[in-house]
Amino acid sequence: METVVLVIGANGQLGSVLVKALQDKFGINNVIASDLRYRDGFKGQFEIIDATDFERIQEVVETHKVTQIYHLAAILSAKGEEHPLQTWDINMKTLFNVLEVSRLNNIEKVFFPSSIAVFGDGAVKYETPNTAYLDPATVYGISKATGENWAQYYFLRYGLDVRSLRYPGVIGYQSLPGGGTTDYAVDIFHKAVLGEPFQCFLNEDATLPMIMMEDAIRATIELMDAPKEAIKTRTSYNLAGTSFSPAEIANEITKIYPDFKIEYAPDFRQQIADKWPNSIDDTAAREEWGWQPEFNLEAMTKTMIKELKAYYNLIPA
Ligand code: AKB
Repeated sequence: METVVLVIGANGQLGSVLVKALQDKFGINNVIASDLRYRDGFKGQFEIIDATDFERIQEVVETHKVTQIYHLAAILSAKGEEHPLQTWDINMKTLFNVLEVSRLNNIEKVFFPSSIAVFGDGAVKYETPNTAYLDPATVYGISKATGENWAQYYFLRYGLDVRSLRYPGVIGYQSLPGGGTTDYAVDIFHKAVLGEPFQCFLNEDATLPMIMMEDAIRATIELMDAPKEAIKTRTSYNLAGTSFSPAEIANEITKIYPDFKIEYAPDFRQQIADKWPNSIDDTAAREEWGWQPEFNLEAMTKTMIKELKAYYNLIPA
């Protein structure tokens, strides 16, 4: 059977880049990108889907004979705190719809992204293990921790092959994040390249786990490609790239832009960051399906600046 992939939330920070990678892998006609709105300039197959609408997902799955679903739509940590109950409703309803459509249509594989937001004060902050106690402090984190258990339930009860990663903050030049606590670490590069000062909404020492977009995409595809028997963790895998604080990233940027200026004006997002790990132990991902990150902070900084300079069409520094 030919693989046909449906990506829900295809206009998002990760989705927009993942769709291209999946098009390269499966062919442009075998990837159905979907989101609430059409994306101008998008190349490939696109369907408007509101993932709270079960019938609409079912219709697209039937029409395109979909065999895999990547469900990336969610309201993230910072944005989610504005309307907690609405965030819960959207994050859970969309997941239940995807799981049910997948079960009813014998979907071969489902990808459900989780997050470091599942951790709270009950987990050690340094090298947080995969099996740490989960007591998330944001509604986004609660929805992801709950979603992980539902993913496992569908695997155990119905044999649905749901696979999941706990993403750290994703850093990429290709797209912009929105509504997250780790978003500062993308914005800072845009300001640096444009020669503007940066006001950071986290404290200088707020160390958080992060991953370069290239690593995040590769991890997703490697996880989905792994043989079914290799996937022993059916809640979600810890995924580490690198970890750094705003002060450390600013320091790395000043090696390229010595005049770069940062000031700190922590807001409510600092309280979210305080509950999250400083670093992640991803031994299970490494041992079970061979995960290896490639980007450290230095490589990330060099790549971000080089690519954003090209994007803004600036001459080399
Ligand atoms: C957020 O900051 O909410 C996300 C995440 C870590 O899941 N980037």
